[in-house]
Amino acid sequence: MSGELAKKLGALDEDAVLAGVQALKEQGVPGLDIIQELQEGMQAVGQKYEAKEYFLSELIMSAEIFNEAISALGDLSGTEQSHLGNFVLGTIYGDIHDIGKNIVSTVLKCNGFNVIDLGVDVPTEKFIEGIKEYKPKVIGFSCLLTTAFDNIKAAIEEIENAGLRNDLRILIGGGPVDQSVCDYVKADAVCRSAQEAVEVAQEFSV
Ligand code: B12
Repeated sequence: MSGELAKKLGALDEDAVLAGVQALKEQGVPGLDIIQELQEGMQAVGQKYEAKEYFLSELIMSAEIFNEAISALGDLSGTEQSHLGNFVLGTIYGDIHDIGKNIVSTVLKCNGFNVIDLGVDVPTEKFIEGIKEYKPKVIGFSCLLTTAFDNIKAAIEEIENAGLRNDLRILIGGGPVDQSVCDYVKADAVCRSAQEAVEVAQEFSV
């Protein structure tokens, strides 16, 4: 894709973003590719925020435009089905970002997982309760704040101490999360997109 949509979102041009999504849909571009480009637009917003060109109000605005664009996309990939088992998902405590987590939840559901979404700012105890109750093969932590990496590390340690880690695979994702964070918090894999989350979760669920 041309990157035009990402630029429009980076510029917070709501009408142009919605028109762009509509045009790409009409051209038959897959929903997940459109999301990928919108995600790049959000990174541009983040860079402008870091450069003090944008402030909190612009972050909020970007989230609203993003959510509207996702609604305009409609159904992401056909009928929901559930045969790959349970997937417990949440944004780690200390962090309230949920746009990426919600997309991952939707796309996992559309690809055969029964997603138990614990929400945002989720304490370790809630993850532990979820693991005990739903016995998932895979769980996922979403995290957008570097200050919350240690919270994931601590949560994974507690899950291990509770004797729940043996047959459990742990995925992490969210803007700044990369392989070095994955190694640091001792997760099993990092996913940079919802599509990657589906591929890795399917691999870990067989
Ligand atoms: C929108 C936004 C907000 C919105 C969030 C709205 C919402 N409901 O989520 C609002 C305005 C509330 C917000 C608040 C804050 N934000 Co903010 N925010 C952003 C922004 C611009 C976009 C994030 C986003 O939605 N991206 C789009 C989604 C689709 O991408 P994604 O999350 O990466 O998700 C994809 C993948 O990563 C993956 N994925 C995501 N989660 C998971 C989980 C699993 C298990 C898997 C497998 C995969 C996966 O799949 C997703 C879909 O493809 C980012 C900039 C950036 N570069 O990310 C800053 C950013 C994350 N925010 C930042 C900051 C600082 C804050 C605040 C602290 C600001 C403040 N002063 O109050 C607060 C945080 C409060 C808190 N305690 O959490 C910083 C963090 C910097 C850092 N070093 O940690 C960033 C990076 C901006 C910046 N460059 O400075 N923010």
